[in-house]
Amino acid sequence: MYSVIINNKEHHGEAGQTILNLLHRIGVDVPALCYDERLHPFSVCRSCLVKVKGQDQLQPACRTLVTDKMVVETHTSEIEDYRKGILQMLARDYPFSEVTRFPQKEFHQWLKHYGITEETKNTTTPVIDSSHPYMQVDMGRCINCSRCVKICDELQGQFVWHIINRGDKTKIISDSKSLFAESSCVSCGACADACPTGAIEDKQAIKLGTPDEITRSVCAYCGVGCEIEIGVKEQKIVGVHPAKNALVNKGHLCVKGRYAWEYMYAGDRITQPMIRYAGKWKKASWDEAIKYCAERLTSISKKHGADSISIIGSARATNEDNYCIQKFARAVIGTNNVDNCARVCHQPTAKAMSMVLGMGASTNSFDDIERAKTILVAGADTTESHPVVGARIKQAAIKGANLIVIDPRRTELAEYATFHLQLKPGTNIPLFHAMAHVIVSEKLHNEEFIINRTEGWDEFKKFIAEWTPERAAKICGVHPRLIRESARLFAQKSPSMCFHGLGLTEHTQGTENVMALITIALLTGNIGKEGAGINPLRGQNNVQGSAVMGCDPAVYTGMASVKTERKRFEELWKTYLPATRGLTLPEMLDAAVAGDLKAMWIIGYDVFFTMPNSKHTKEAFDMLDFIIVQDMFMNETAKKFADVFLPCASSFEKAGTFMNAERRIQKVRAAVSRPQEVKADWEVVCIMAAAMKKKELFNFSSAQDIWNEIRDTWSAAYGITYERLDNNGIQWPCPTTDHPGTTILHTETFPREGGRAKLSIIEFCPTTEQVTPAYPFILITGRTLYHFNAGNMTYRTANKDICPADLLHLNPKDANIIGLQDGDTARVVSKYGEASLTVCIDKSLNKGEAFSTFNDARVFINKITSPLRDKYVQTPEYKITAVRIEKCSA
Ligand SMILES: Nc1nc2c(c(=O)[nH]1)N[C@H]1C(S)=C(S)[C@@H](COP(=O)(O)OP(=O)(O)OC[C@H]3O[C@@H](n4cnc5c(=O)[nH]c(N)nc54)[C@H](O)[C@@H]3O)O[C@H]1N2
Ligand SMILES: Nc1nc2c(c(=O)[nH]1)N[C@H]1C(S)=C(S)[C@@H](COP(=O)(O)OP(=O)(O)OC[C@H]3O[C@@H](n4cnc5c(=O)[nH]c(N)nc54)[C@H](O)[C@@H]3O)O[C@H]1N2
Ligand code: SF4
Ligand code: SF4
Ligand SMILES: [Mo]
Repeated sequence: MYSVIINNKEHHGEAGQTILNLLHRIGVDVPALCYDERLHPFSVCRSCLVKVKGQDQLQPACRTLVTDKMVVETHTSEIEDYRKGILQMLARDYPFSEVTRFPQKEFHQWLKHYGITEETKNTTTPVIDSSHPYMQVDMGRCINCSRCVKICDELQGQFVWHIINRGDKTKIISDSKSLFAESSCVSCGACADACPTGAIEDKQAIKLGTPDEITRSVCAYCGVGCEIEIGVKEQKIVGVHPAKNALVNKGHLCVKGRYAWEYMYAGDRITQPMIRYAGKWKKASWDEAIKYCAERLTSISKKHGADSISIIGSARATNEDNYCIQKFARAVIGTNNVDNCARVCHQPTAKAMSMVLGMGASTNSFDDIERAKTILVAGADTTESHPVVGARIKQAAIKGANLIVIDPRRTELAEYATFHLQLKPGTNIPLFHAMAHVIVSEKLHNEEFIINRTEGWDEFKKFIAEWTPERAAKICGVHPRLIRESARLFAQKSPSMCFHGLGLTEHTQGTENVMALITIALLTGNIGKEGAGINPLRGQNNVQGSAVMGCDPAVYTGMASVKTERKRFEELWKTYLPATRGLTLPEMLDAAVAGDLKAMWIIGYDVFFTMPNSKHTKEAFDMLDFIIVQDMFMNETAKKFADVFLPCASSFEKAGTFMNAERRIQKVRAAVSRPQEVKADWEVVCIMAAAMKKKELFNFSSAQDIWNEIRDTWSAAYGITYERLDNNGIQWPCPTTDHPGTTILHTETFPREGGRAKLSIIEFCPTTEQVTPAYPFILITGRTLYHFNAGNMTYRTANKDICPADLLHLNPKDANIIGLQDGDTARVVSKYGEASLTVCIDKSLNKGEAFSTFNDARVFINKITSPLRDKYVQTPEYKITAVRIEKCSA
């Protein structure tokens, strides 16, 4: 601790702290117009100058570190005059009408503070660029502070804004040198968030005004779990900004968290229950709808048995919602037929990690990104799918971390990679085996870790000796030299951290792909320490939570096995629980086709639209007697098949918790009240339970009540109370109320019998979905930044103006052979169906491979995707479908 005298008073500062940091902490305000806490100080505006005793010149507070016994003056008349002069200079030509219009802007407040109000004659005429759907640019208001340039470079890594010219002619322009919308901007809004004048401003703020109230919460899109600040005015959201001190996102957001919340106010949001009688939807009261559902479910159960009913939890809803959903399935209906969309996503990860490491959850934290020397990203398009993590990885690579990207496509991260292993889709296992072979044969493995912490080493050594890079290269198409160099880099430049996505899991070998990846981490001792680990980039905001809460046919809350822990749960819930094995979602569809499943209650999941081979899904739904859909919107499943629609509250309108990809439980807070007839998912479940005469099991009056019951059933979360969940959340395991939470798992042992992890022996068994002369292309499906999954939310925002449709990405050579050009319409035909898409020529794809997103209901790509599934957990092989591509004549 240093003793620092500021304006004649003693304060305590720390080593490494700047004077400005200290001033902020003690509440002394000075203008700092180029400073932003998220950036390295660069001190161009000179507005934060202070007097440091012993120095002749005034010093920039943002860049000067405190030292012991330092004496600082911040507001002498000399400094104040100087500052006023700087502000006057910046305000020369400034359009003062904007100061009155937007008084809260930081620059405007300082002008007011220093009494600078006079409008000069030469006020610049506004040069407004409204081309971007979310941001307006008016460089007439720019004071050249450079915050936008710096934040785009240092936080997002997009390098959109540039400073040109010098002196009076200095200007900020985007890399399009023309309209902003034509630049390489990814719409994260960091520049608009940082701009002190409003020269770059959110259109939402211009249109809706400034908030009177701010509520901290969590983004409801992806599994990164960024913390947000929701601005509310007169009970309506007017803007969302990043929480500056959030551990996960560090003051950053992507376009979805920042701007894509307007679905909340979509004109076609359903705000009242509805029942479909003889093909026609009719509005109903809650009493009517619930009574109807309860009667139908009861009579189906009586007639066909409890196992003829299934319930699907929502990876978009809170932990509390999902806890109630699975408890309802088991304790009210009496079935283990409950699942969630982790099934089609990272269930292979959960399975592989629990088989091999003993626990199906991410081992490390996002904060390890900056600690890793090598980062391996396999089958994950992070800058599209987990953009805030993607930006952190990109920054790490820019700062010198080694990066290995394993993906059949040249993703954005591949551009920053030391090595890009552009394998053929579906050949992960040979590639990982060959890397393991190199590590073992070149003795780069961590013998001590292997001996002390793993089992199966002798067998593994024998097995892996056969997997030379030359053998693997023939299958995966990656040059043996690249395989060798990547393996050496991963083993030698550690700690090495693995991230993976659906490029591993959504394959017939999904679970085995993840096991093979884990093996490489185990061989090199890269588990259980900082900057390392196996880190699945979980999909939706609460997909990890939905599964951990027990929306899974084989596990109860806290990943407790139905097989072994039934008795404990019967005692906890004070009711009989079913012992029969539950069905997974793909099995439910099969059972429906077979006539064994009769009813489904689907909460927050557009099953029909997002399951593969939709002909099969349709057959299944056609066979069901009764379907309830609970959502904000009439999604594709509801439109075509539902008998009852129950409207739900959005995450902005309810309280609860989400669990992000790094096991962090974070608090979701209601920022606005919900439409009158709309309920939180858990409330609907509770009233349904009451209607089915099980009220006593669902006596909850708040999300917190539910959370407390969850704590009682799941010891690893017992220490996480709502009171402790202030900002930044807590990562489980957290067994006691004074436990800080766990950032890194498996530091000492693995939670398996014997405490060791397993080196797995995996034979490679290729998918049977292969190209043939009739279907000569492999279609990969996956993500794009602007749309989210079923598209029900993002297509109801201005994201659709930036990205209006699903596209078919094709290598230029392939397009040329077929005679297709950018913008043409192509017909894509598989053995299962056909779809039409607009063509986008894309060099990031290898020849013979095509790519499309799956968010656009008009395209409905799942009409053509393959029905094949992972052997262990039945995750669909969305990443490989053999197709034929034809030009559509107009
Ligand atoms: N913007 C946006 N963000 C999202 C979502 C969204 O829809 N939009 N969805 C969320 C959800 S639910 C999820 S699960 C995550 C998914 O996030 P990601 O896992 O990043 O998703 P994908 O883009 O489907 O697939 C990732 C990559 O796998 C590659 N790939 C395909 N086959 C193979 C293979 O055999 N081997 C390897 N190594 N790679 C392969 C693809 O080329 C693709 O680049 O994103 C979440 N975030
Ligand atoms: N071809 C192809 N298909 C795929 C994939 C692929 O890569 N390729 N990926 C698959 C993957 S990984 C996934 S996860 C699935 C995702 O498929 P879905 O789970 O269907 O997609 P989402 O859009 O995430 O969300 C579903 C619904 O939840 C609603 N919702 C949002 N918040 C709430 C809430 O709080 N409560 C309730 N009740 N509803 C809410 C939304 O309006 C939306 O309709 O798609 C899968 N389908
Ligand atoms: S546009 Fe805003 S943030 Fe960028 S230099 Fe100008 S005033 Fe600063
Ligand atoms: S990275 Fe994910 S959690 Fe963060 S703002 Fe974007 S969608 Fe939301
Ligand atoms: Mo997902």
